[in-house]
Amino acid sequence: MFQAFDPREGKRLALLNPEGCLTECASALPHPTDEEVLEAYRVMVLARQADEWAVNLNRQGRMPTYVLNEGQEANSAGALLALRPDDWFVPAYRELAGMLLRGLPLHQIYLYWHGNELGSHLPRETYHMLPISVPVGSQPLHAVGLAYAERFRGTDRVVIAFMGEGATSEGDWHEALNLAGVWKAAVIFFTQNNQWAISLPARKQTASPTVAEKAFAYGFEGVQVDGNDLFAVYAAVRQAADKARAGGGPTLVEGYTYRIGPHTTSDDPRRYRSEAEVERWRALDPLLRLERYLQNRGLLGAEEVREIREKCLARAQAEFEQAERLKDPSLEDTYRFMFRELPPPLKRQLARRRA
Ligand SMILES: Cc1ncc(C[n+]2csc(CCOP(=O)(O)OP(=O)(O)O)c2C)c(N)n1
Repeated sequence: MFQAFDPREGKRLALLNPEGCLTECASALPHPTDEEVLEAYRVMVLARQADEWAVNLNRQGRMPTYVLNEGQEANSAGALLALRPDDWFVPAYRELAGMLLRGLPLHQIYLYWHGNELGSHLPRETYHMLPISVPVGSQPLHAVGLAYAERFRGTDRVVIAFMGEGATSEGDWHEALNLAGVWKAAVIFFTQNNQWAISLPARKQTASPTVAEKAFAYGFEGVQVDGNDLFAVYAAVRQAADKARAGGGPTLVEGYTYRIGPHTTSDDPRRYRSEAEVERWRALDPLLRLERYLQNRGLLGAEEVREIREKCLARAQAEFEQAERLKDPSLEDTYRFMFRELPPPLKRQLARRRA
């Protein structure tokens, strides 16, 4: 499949159009079941409502800086749907839909953004997921290490690592791709190219026409997909995972998408991009597109759409209250999670702060 969508020939995999209709070639590619699509839809609605509620809380002073996902939900939802629950999920910070699909409770994710370290406490055998990574581009290397460790243990688990297109300018990203190519590591590098790294447009990030084609220089395949299309993301990630499990090594998947909202609640995108551009992308909303598909297929009614939205908003509100009820982290918590044994300078610092 990847040969048919070579990004160096300007090709992009797209299966679901903005009117919610699948192209003919969709049936020849791996695709989710109706139940799975409905599950992904519900999770994407929850992610959207959770975002809206978090912004509301931020404006009330109850939530510190929060990262939004609006417009990008199909990337992580489609990808996680295509993987096994025991495949490793290495997120950046804009993969809320994928985290919810993995079964992570929303209150735990809210806890993270609320500044509580316990938000990063993810029992390994339950979630097979690393914590959210805000340091840009650091996590792809961890993903390659994880894949190497799983091979050493003799499992057929694959690893998916997410990052933005801005992260592809970091040295660590190139080291990770190089190492994965040499080791034929079972890693899927998923770049959500949302066109902007805060105020820096993608065209100033790289002179390469696509991110996907960079994979070929490291000796493996890359594919660009319509990241607002759950079916295209699913097909690409599923094929990449099957290939990796069979020993075929890594794949770079570029989800071509757009960040509809601000970078975070602390950003004002009106200062660097036009409203017309945002409106163009709003018309390509991945959630609306999926809703139209489900309605065209008779799998979802207008009344149900309203009900799902209301339930998701109520759930976001309840989950935040659950997170807010937890006590603030203690002074000790600040030092507890990084080292098994604190290095002497940190020990001294903790003693000083206790005093
Ligand atoms: C190593 C590092 N440098 C700088 C930052 C500040 N920073 C936070 S997000 C961001 C832009 C990242 O853009 P991109 O990778 O495209 O992801 P997006 O936020 O668009 O999803 C920057 C520079 C950081 N968090 N980590």
